[in-house]
Amino acid sequence: MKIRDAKVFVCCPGRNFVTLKIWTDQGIYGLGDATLNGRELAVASYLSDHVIPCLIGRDPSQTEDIWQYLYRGAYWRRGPVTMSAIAAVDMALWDIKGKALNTPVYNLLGGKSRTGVLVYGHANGQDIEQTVDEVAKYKEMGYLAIRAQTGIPGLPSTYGVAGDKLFYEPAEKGLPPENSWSTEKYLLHVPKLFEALRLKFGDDLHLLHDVHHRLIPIEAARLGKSLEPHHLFWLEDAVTAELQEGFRIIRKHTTTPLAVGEVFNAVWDAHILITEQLIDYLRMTVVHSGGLTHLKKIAALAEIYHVRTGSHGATDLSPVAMAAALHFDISVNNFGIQEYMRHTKETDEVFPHAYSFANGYLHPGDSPGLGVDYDEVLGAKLPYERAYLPVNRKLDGTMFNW
Ligand code: EZ4
Ligand code: CO
Repeated sequence: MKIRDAKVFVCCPGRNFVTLKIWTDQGIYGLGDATLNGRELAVASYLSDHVIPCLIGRDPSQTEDIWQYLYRGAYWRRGPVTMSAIAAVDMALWDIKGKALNTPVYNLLGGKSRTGVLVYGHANGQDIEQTVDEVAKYKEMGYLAIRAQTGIPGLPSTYGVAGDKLFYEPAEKGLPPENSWSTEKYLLHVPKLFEALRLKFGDDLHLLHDVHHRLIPIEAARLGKSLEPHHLFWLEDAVTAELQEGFRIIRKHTTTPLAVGEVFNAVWDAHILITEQLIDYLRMTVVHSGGLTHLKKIAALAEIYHVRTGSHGATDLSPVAMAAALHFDISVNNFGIQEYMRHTKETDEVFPHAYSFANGYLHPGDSPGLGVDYDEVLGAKLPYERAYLPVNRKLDGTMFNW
């Protein structure tokens, strides 16, 4: 079998998605997600201008060799653009492999290690009362794990609180919107949210929270300590993690489980966090971290150090990435949880898929390959629209982390 052709599709069914399609000379094709929120066209160009010409004529079953060719062969390594492009190729090749062997991709990764993939949904409100109501709605939909975010009194806007509750989408059309931030106000308010949630929903529900990189280690330590009575499933992205050693400080002070890594791209972004057991869940995803070929190695390393997976699964990961994530999640022993923000009906129409949600779990389905398709005709009617994630400033105007 040989790669005959490959093409990048950019579409915008309400938000932008970049999709790679690879065709073989045997009539089989595979799909890969290459979406990098707010920087979509850079990955599209990386693929079209620099990667696709090198793929034509290669044997698509050589997923390991092609991965190494694109990673080592580029000379310039790592980073979100490079690793998303490599991921898209890798996903498409695993999709082809599954279709050629007439089996779902999870069977090529070791088979099913569990009956379903535990997911968490996003509940967010302008205030604690509204967030409690939103959590109740997710509970009614069958979710067993829910991430809770709330507006902070005195801040006009904050991360995770949006207009559309079911289809929260952080990127906005036009130039980057600006949020504001106060660590002091935030640290005083968040424990009150989780106190209210435990009071209302008891101890069984898994509760999660995303700090979105807005604290420094000693502040994260204080937050982790103050949330201990409410036994979170995890505290996510408590600090930025370019400095992996920073997590030593948080770890020293709190037993609240820590998750990080949705912006990581390679094992070298997480090796200290893993080998020093500084985190409990790694949020790296198949699309931004070099595809299944790289992620399964990272999971194997993490397994040795008691670190479980907790893949990023926001709306900016297309259904192609979500499908690939589910095949990965169901197969590795040290799976933890999968984030699941629902795509809109418009997006699902462009990407018909075999995976489905029931009783708090996602199931990858039994279609050969990844079990997801791309409607080229519909996609062509929905051209790219410039959109950005917000930026974040402290109350005095200082540029801060989003
Ligand atoms: O900010 O997907 O846990 N989920 C998140 C997301 C991310 C966006 C970035 O593109 O933090 O909302
Ligand atoms: Co997050």
